[in-house]
Amino acid sequence: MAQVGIVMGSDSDMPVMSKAADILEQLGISYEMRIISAHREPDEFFEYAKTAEDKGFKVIIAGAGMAAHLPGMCAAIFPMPVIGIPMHTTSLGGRDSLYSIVQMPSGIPVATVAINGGANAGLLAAKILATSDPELLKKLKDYSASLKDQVVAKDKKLQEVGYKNYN
Ligand code: RP5
Repeated sequence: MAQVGIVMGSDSDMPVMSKAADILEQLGISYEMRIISAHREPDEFFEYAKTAEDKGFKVIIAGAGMAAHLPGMCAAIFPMPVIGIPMHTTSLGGRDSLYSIVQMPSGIPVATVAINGGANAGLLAAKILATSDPELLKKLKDYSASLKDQVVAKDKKLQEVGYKNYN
C-alpha cells in the first residue's frame, strides 16, 4: 500500500514531479504516481481524491501549472496533508500556478513549496511521515548531514584552489 500519492495535471509536469519521487525512493517511502487533470477529466479526478484515504495515502503531493486547481481540490476532499507544487509557466513565470495553489481559503490548507520545488515536496512529505516513524527520521537526519558535508567539501576545495580555478 502506497504511503504517498503523487499526482500531476499533465505529463509536462513530470520533470518536476519526478524529483519528489526520487526523494521518496531514496528514503524508501512507497508512493503511487498518477497523471490526472482536475479540469480535463473532473470525474476521474473526484474518483482519485475520494478513494485516496482508503488506498492508504498519508500525504498527497500534487503539482500543477497555470490555473492550478489540482492541489486545492485534493485538499478539499482528502483529509490528510496535501503538498502543492506550482509549475513554472512561460507566460507568467509560475506566479499564476503559485498564487492558484498558495492562496487557499481558510479551512482548506495546502502546504505550498517553491515554484518547481519537487525535491522539497518529497522531503516535506517524508518529514510528515517521520513524525511517527523513528527509522525514517534517522534517514532524514542523515540526509541533512550529507547536505552539510557537501557544503563543507565545496568550501574546502575553494580554499585549496582559489575562486579562479574553482569549477
Ligand atoms: C495544468 O496545465 C498542468 O498541470 C500543466 O502544468 C499545465 C499545462 O498542461 P499541458 O497543456 O502541458 O498538458 O493542468
